[in-house]
Amino acid sequence: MTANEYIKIRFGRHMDQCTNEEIYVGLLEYVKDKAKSKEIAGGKKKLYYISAEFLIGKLLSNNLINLGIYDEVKAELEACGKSLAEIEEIEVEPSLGNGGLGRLAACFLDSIATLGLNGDGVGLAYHMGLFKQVFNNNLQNEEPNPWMSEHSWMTKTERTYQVDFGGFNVTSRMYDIDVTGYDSVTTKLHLFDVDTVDESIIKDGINFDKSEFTKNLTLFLYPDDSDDNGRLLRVYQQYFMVSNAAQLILDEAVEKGSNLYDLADYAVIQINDTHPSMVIPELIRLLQIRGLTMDEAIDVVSKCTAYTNHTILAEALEKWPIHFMMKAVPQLMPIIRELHNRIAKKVADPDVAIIKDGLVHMAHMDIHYGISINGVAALHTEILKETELHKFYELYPEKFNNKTNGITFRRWLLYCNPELSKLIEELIGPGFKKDATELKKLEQYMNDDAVVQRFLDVKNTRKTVLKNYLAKTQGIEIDDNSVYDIQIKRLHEYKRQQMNALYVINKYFEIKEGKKPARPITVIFGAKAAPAYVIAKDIIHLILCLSEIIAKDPEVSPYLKVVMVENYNVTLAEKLIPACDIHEQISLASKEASGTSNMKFMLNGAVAIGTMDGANVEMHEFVGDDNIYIFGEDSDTVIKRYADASYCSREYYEKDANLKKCVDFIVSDELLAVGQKENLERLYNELLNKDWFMTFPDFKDYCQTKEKAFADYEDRLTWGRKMVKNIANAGFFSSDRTIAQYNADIWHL
Ligand code: CRA
Repeated sequence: MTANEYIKIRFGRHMDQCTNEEIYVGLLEYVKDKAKSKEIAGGKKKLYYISAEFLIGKLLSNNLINLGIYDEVKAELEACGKSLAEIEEIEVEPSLGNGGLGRLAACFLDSIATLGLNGDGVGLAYHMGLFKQVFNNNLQNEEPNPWMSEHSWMTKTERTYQVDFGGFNVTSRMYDIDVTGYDSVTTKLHLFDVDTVDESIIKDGINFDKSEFTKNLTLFLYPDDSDDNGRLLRVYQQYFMVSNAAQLILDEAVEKGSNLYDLADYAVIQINDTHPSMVIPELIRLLQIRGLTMDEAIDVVSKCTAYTNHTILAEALEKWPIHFMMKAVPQLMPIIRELHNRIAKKVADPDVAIIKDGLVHMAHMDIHYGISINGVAALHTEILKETELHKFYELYPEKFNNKTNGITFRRWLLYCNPELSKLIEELIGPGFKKDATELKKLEQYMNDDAVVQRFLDVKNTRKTVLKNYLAKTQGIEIDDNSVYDIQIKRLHEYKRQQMNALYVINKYFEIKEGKKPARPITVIFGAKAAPAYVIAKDIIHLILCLSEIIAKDPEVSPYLKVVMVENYNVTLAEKLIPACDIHEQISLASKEASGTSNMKFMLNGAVAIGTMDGANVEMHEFVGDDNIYIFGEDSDTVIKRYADASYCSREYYEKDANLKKCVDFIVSDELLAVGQKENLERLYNELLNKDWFMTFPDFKDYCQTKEKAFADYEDRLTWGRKMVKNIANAGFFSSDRTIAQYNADIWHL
């Protein structure tokens, strides 16, 4: 049945008689039906990928592509005078994730289904997701981001569970979202929710009563944790997630014939970061209720779980106070104590203890009682082994392994850049769609100027698409003849948007002094700051203020434009990435575990300016010095600097007159005229007295390297060759490769 026939039956009218909303609903149901017909037959062993975040993005086009009916449906719509782009606008993007970790989980689900693996995602159905970012007076404000509606990709299931907390319990319900594989099977993302959640308790912005846990449990992803009730709410959310997951896992195993002693033959659980760590004691608890002894339960669970570490930042390695656990999940504490005691008996070193100084160290529990621990890029895994988790590595060298992150090429090439995929297909055939390493064949065209020119033409097309999109959706005007220099990622000091902002100031001065760039530069930022992360919000404020004064300055504005897109999300990324010339991957070496936007940009023919950090290191290995702009201190130097506490930002400031001038500009009259004194002074002082993520030592090298990149950009064909080299070598960064490795080394499905 065609989409048109389906819609005719559903609404009693032909597509061209339907509203866009009706067509959207019709297509949604049509796709769901098609997806259902491809549901995986299953198998004995199943992977449960538990994650607090799944940043899935809009699903309509993605599903049409994966089901192989994109062109057909697009043509049907066009025949009725409709466009798929218009219909897509009706879909609301669910913001069930925060950044790389959540988008990674979504890419992984796509690859699991595409590879036909028996694996589902398990997470929470946050009603408001992450907040919606709105700018007012050059400041970030937060608003709720509702996305659920009567017609959504979520399907209500009959599965409900009781989840017990200290003093009360709730009844959950499971909702499913189909995960379509590319020309393959359909698997599931299971999202749990509770009926008692009450959206009306949200007041001005995203504030709500944090103490009413039955009403607020699944309202927001990462509710503000700057006070005790907020932190406690996160414990409730995490337990709610894993208790549901554990009950589901045991039920499904039993349904398939498990006697529970052989659970590891039926289930393998990937713990995505520390948020789902409580699944270990919860499974042990449930197995005891089902008749196993503590010894037996621990033994069974120890064969089932694997942990992925995504960061070495201490703030993200969760440690929950015992008194929180006693309040929220008292039933788990005796088990966690038992797990702790067993380790303490074998290893006296308090650094590897599960309980220490009144805190439960979630990652430690994952490592002691899991089968695997992996980092997300080669450098990151080395740092875990040599530094952060060295003592664990000495205990369990065999558990450590690397799984360099990846991205799904369906969304990040086929869907978001049809012009580029068409060109690639014309040159090397369609094989790259199933086997990303075939992109390597593009290297044969690197010296064919006519072909290289076509890559440049595609880039220009996409730059105009972005220009039009930003004008239409955000009222932002940009020049598509300028160089697009883009930094999009969560706002965090370690990612060093502040260094890019200092570069903008540097450029502003240069232009004022008469040194005009060969071509106008458009510096584009996209980033949300966590609501309670004060300095991150100050950095956004600085960027928005810079944007305003530069736009108003007739001397500078013809040559430089600063844009901060509002409410950066997956949908915007899909427009920004194909259009980008130069992408910023400028984290302080050692701090960005992997990065994944770097891979998306590479695949779309942008050239990176980056530090030797995360997956940049592997990208550099593939493309060589000439095709990526590497600068800055390396991770060894940085790690040493932290170890000997020798860094003093003020010394750099005093020594380097140009740096001083740029930093001082943050609190200049020009900026104070459009910005808030409190915010700008706070940021200025932070940089001068702390600069914890060491922007000053890298600043000069950064500016010089950027100058080199802008100069090289003017030799268009040479630049085009760099683009082709990057695209040709992006194959390794397909999440199909990553998932095949997880399966071969850890899951064994
Ligand atoms: N912020 C890392 O910082 C990495 C992703 C996915 C992060 C990124 O470098 O690409 O995970 N870490 O592995 C994280 O969320 C809690 O830690 C990220 O998204």
